Amino acid sequence: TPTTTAPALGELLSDAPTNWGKWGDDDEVGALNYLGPEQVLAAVRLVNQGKVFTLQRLIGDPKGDPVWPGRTPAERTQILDESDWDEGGKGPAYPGGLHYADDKINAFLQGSTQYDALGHVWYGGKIWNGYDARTTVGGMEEASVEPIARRGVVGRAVLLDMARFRGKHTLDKGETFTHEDLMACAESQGIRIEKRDILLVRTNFLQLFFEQGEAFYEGFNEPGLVYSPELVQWFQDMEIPNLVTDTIANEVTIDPNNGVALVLHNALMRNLGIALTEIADLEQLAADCAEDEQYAFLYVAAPLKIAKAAGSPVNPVVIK
Ligand code: UVW
Repeated sequence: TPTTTAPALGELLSDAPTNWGKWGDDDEVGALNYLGPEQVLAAVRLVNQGKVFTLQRLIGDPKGDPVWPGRTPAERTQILDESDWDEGGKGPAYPGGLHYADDKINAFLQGSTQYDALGHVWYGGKIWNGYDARTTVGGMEEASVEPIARRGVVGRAVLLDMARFRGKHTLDKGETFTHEDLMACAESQGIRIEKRDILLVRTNFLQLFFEQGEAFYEGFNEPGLVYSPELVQWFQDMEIPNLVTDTIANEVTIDPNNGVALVLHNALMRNLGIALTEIADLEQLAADCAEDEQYAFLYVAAPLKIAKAAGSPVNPVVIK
């Protein structure tokens, strides 16, 4: 809910750093440029056990599908199945007796596990790299998800298990943490966050959605990272290419210090070009990391190539 006392994003972030122009006036993938062949090869060298984890939540999960308020979960519709070849059915008659199942989905591209396009959010009439926000009208002419999908995302990732670090089953509504907490969490796990690491941050907050159903959305305020100039500078200095979390929107929804919604979407994604990946399922991976204590690994993700899209579903893969 907008508050009248909250400052405008432009005012709050007036001195915040940007990477606009750093990778050229036509750049659409931002901080993913930090992931070059050197980072890919270093990440591949972390593979030593042959374990594979997929991080996408199930589309059509009978237990429910958490989405940002106002969006609706994906709906899958059966178009053809065996019943279509019953007497008088609509199944096409191919020579040889071919039958097949067809289906389709109607889905928010910002639902399920997804990559945001860098131009997905903005303020002040400008999206990532300074493109005019009018280029979003009717479909994203600039900074859509398509260039991210074309290049793919491969690098070293670290799991930062904030729920475990804080000794909690899930973090609480509106609970915040900082980059210093991320570093302390890493240290407690016996690792260091390195430059150009992809950060996977676990809160287990969506467990409350599965426990509470629709009541989960009352007073919606997810836990997560909270804005400070120091935090933004840390992400900039560490050249973080991609922030992946298990919440719907990757940061505390309403910043308790200023009442502004989704400040980091703007400070990190719009301004620094850091890719955001949301609603990841980190549970199996986190359980495994707690057991084998390997918290750094190869991460591979490719959102779908959808022209002009503001986001895309993705099934990221982690390999240890
Ligand atoms: C919004 O931008 C509102 O949400 P998300 O980034 O989670 O899609």
